Amino acid sequence: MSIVSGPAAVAVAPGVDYFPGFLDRAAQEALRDEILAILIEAPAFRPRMPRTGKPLSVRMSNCGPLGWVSDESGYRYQRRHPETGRAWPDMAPRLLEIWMRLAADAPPPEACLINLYDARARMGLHQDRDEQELAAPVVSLSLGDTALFRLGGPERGDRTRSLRLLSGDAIAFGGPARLAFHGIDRITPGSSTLLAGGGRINLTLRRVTRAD
Ligand code: MD6
Ligand code: FE
Repeated sequence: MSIVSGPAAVAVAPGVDYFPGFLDRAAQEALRDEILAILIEAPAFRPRMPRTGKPLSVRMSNCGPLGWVSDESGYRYQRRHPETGRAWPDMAPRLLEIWMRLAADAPPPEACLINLYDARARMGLHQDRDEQELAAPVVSLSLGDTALFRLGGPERGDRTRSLRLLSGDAIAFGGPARLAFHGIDRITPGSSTLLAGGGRINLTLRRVTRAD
């Protein structure tokens, strides 16, 4: 089974590499099954906004030694699931392999954030900046329903453009785009048959700590 089935990277902006059709259907199904198994061990939780405690519309889980969480105390990485108190499941080997292909020069990833979207879920414009190691890229994979992704620049007010992320697409943010603002405006329900019951899974792989 090959991982790369589509065309090579499209540089959509400096530091943003987009790989449409990066995972073929068989690779998407295999990755989906690994993530569903992780979600049994580490059930999705609903993160809350710092200070206000307002719940996000996206549900989340993680695999790897560190997991990203958010609640009244703030955004952070931690070693344990916020509800079960257990360590996160191991990083799926398939994800390590993908990281090695897309972020070959970076130290190994320590966290894979699993974002789960239902038809109404969205993700506001944000930067990924809770990592100490900003030299490593963030690698993102999409499974299931199509998402309308908004990509901006390093300042919140910068102009944005929209990109449709389909099941099997990969995108990597590095270098000058590592701190670019981005978000998910909406999901297109019924656009993929990968997930029973519909919805979308987004996986973001990150290096968190500085390698020595
Ligand atoms: C999503 N993605 O696709 C949200 N972050 O559901 C992200 O927040 C993201 O796609 C950093 C780099 C790439 C991403
Ligand atoms: Fe992000």
